[in-house]
Amino acid sequence: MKRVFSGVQPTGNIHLGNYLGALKQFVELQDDHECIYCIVDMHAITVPQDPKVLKEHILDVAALYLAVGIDPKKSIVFVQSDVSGHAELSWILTCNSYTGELSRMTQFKDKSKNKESAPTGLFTYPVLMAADILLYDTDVVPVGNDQKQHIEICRDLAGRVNGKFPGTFVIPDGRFLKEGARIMALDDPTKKMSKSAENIHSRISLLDDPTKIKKSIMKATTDSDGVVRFDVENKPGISNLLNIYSALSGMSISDLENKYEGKGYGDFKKDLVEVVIEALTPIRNRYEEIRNSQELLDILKEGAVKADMIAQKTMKRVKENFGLGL
Ligand code: ATP
Ligand code: LTN
Repeated sequence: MKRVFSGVQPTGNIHLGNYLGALKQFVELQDDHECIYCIVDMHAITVPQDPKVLKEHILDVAALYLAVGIDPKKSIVFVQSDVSGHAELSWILTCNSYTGELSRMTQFKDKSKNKESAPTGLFTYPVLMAADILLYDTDVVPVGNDQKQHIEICRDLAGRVNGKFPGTFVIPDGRFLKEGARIMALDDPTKKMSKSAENIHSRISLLDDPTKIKKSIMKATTDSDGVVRFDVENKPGISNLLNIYSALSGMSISDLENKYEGKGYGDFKKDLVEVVIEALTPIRNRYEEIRNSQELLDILKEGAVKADMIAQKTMKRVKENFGLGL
């Protein structure tokens, strides 16, 4: 079975875009892959964090992982900083990376733009991400398109080390989301739905209650011609809503276009509200059940033990190949 690894940062507001773009794939991959899903808390501290809030967010994401259907009997779920191999391997890879290639990362360029000086962790973020992946001899990494450059540098680093010390790493493949499956902001369908946008009605968070869901969808930006048709270029708002409807209901876009022929946006939106509420209610209920439970802590603890076993094996091989330690 091929091994899958992916991670989500413990920041608040996990939204429908994260779910349809990432988490839903994580769940689907469990059946025929050996999956490892991580909460990457060490990536989160590349920007300042309040320790209390960070701890809560780690548990929030862990509970959401389980609530959307990641099954700890099938997959390993753990917190990055609980396995020391991530930091260790990150240093070894740092010594094999070049400042030039890291300066070309668009995420670093975006996040350090207009700042006099940027934290080094923001600069070496992709190296830590490569360590996450290579530590588990990962074959496949499901991520959004925005992570393409990071997967490429991970493959470059692994290939470079293998060139010096053959057989050190497995070279992973990225598994990217299809173009068009990107979920856009409800208030501005030319921008992606985002955790950090100020307007809460720009996104639907997985834990939104039915009243908030209804309000956000009814307010969503559409156009004035009133025809439910998929056309990203000319009708980005309604196309985005059709994408969401289709992904959550399993109906094809063309079936939906037929269903709403001759009807207005009002009817369409009212039904979409029901579809979203129906999809998110079980997730919210399961989340509430598990978020403050001992079970959640036990799952993470057991996940860390299992992950650490794999990580230690890799680190032994890596250190041996590099001539490190005794
Ligand atoms: P921010 O909006 O603050 O930049 P984010 O919402 O992109 O953050 P991440 O933690 O960077 O959140 O992403 C987690 C995963 O969700 C990634 O694989 C990312 O590609 C995916 N993702 C994020 N936003 C969307 C979206 N609007 N549509 C589809 N997938 C998304
Ligand atoms: N950079 C990723 C999160 C991330 C990740 C990883 C994803 C950190 N380490 C390893 C896949 C594999 C993001 O921002 N979505």
